[in-house]
Amino acid sequence: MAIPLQAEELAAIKQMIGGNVRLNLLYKISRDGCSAWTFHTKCDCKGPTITVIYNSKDTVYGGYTSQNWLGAGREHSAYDEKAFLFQVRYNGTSVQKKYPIKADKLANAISCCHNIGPTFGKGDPEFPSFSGVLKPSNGVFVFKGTKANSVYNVTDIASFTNDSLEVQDLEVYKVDEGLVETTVHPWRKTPTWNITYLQNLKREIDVYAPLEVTGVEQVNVLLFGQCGAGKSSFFNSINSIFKGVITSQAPSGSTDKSLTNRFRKYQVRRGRNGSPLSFRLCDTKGLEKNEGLHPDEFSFVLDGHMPDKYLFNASSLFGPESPGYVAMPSIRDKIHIVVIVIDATIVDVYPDEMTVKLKSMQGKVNQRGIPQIVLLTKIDKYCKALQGDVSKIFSAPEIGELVDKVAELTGLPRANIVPIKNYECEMELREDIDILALLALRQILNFADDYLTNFLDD
Ligand SMILES: Nc1nc2c(ncn2[C@@H]2O[C@H](COP(=O)(O)OP(=O)(O)OP(=O)(O)O)[C@@H](O)[C@H]2O)c(=O)[nH]1
Ligand SMILES: [Mg+2]
Repeated sequence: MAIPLQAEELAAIKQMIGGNVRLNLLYKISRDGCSAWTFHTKCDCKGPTITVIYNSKDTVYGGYTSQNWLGAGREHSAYDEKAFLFQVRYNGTSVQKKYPIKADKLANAISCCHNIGPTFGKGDPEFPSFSGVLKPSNGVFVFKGTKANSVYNVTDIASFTNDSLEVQDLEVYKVDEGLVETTVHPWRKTPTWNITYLQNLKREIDVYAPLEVTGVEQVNVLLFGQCGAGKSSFFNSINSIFKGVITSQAPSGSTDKSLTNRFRKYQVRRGRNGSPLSFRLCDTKGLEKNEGLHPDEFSFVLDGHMPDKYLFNASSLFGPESPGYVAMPSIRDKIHIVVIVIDATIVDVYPDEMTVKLKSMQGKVNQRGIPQIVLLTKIDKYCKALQGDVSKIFSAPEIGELVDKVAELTGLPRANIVPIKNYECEMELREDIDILALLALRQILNFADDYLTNFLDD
C-alpha cells in the first residue's frame, strides 16, 4: 500500500501551485480502479488538478495543470503556461522539486483522449501513464513511458520516476485556488470580536466550576490525536492566555515521533502565582503509524488509572504493575471529555491507518459515554488568508467546508468541530487568537458538564 502524502509533501505541492489552495480528491486508482473511462468520468471539466503517482520505490511525483481534462472528442493537447511536473518524495525521503513547462511547448502541456489516463506532455507518453483498463499485478500497476522529456524541464527522466514504472497508486485532486472570500452569511455566528468579548469569555471560564454535587473540582480534558497535531501547543496557548504572556511549559515541536513522552495533567493558573482554574488539560503521547499511544494505555487513561507525569515506555506498556498505577480511580480521576486534535492541513490526506486507529479509540470513548470534540488546529497554515487575523474564520467558507469534512471523518456533529490557531511563533498575545482558543475551551467545558450531569443521573 502506498504511503500517503505527508504533511510537508502536501505543503510543498501547495507552495509550488502558489497562493492559497485546497485539494479535493477526485480519483484514486487503488479505490476506483485503473481505468481511463473512470478517470475521465470523475475528473473531466473540473478545472485545475494535480495528479500524484506513488511508485514501488517509495517515490512520489506528478503534475499540475490549470486546464480541464477532457475525454470527449479526438485526441488533443491543451495549452497551459501554468503546468508543471513535481517530485515530493524520493526513496522514502521528502524532497521538493518543480519542473516547469518549457516556454516553447506551452501548447503541449497535457494530452487528452477518452482512452488514456492523465498524461502530461504530448505524443509518446513522456509522463508515465496508462490506457484503457489496467489490472494490478502483485499489487502494482505497470504504467507506460517514459522517453526523454521534451515538454517539461526534466533533465533526467530516470531520477524523476526513480527508474520505476511500477505504480502503487495514482490520485487526481481538484485544486481550488484563490484567497478566502468571506461571505456575508457566516457558517457559525458569534458576537462582534473585540476586547469586551474577550474579557467576557475569559470571565466565563474563570468562574466556571463543575457541578458541585459530583465532588469533581477540576474537569479532566484529554487531548489526543496524531503526533504533531498541536496537543501540547493547545495547552501552551490556553496557559499563555491566562498567564498574560506567551509560555511554552509543555514541550512542543516537530519530529516524526511524538515529542510528548509523559502523561501530564496540566493545571492552568490565573496569572503567574494565582489559583488554578477548574479544569486540567491532560496531554498525552501522540498517535503514530507504528508506535505512539497504545489503545490499551488509552483505556487506562480514560478510566483514570494513569498517574500524572507517567513516563511512557515503548518497550513496556502501562498496566496494573506500572509505577503509580491508580487501582481504584474515582470520578475525579477519570477523563470527562475527550478532545481529538487534528491538523487542518492534513485532513485532505488523512492517512487510512490513522483513521482506523482513531475510529477504534473513538469506540472506547463511546462505550464509556464520554463526550468528544475535535480541535482543528493550524487553520493559519490551511488558509493563509487567516494567518495575520483569525477573526474572519467563521465567514470563510473553506473553513466551513473543512469542518464538514472533519465531521464526516469523525462521525461527530458539526457543532463538535472547533477550528483554532495555536500560539506557535508569536511573541505577544493576540486578541483574535485568544478569542478563538477560548471559544474552543468554553465548548469543551460545556461538553464536560454534560458528562457530569449524565454521571449524576446514572
Ligand atoms: N502554524 C501553526 N503551527 C502549529 C499550530 N499548532 C501547533 N503548531 C506547531 O506544530 C508543531 C507540533 O505541535 P505540538 O504541540 O508539539 O504537537 P503535539 O500534538 O503535542 O505532538 P506530539 O507531542 O509530538 O504528539 C509545533 O512546531 C507547533 O509550533 C497552529 O495552530 N498553527
Ligand atoms: Mg505534545
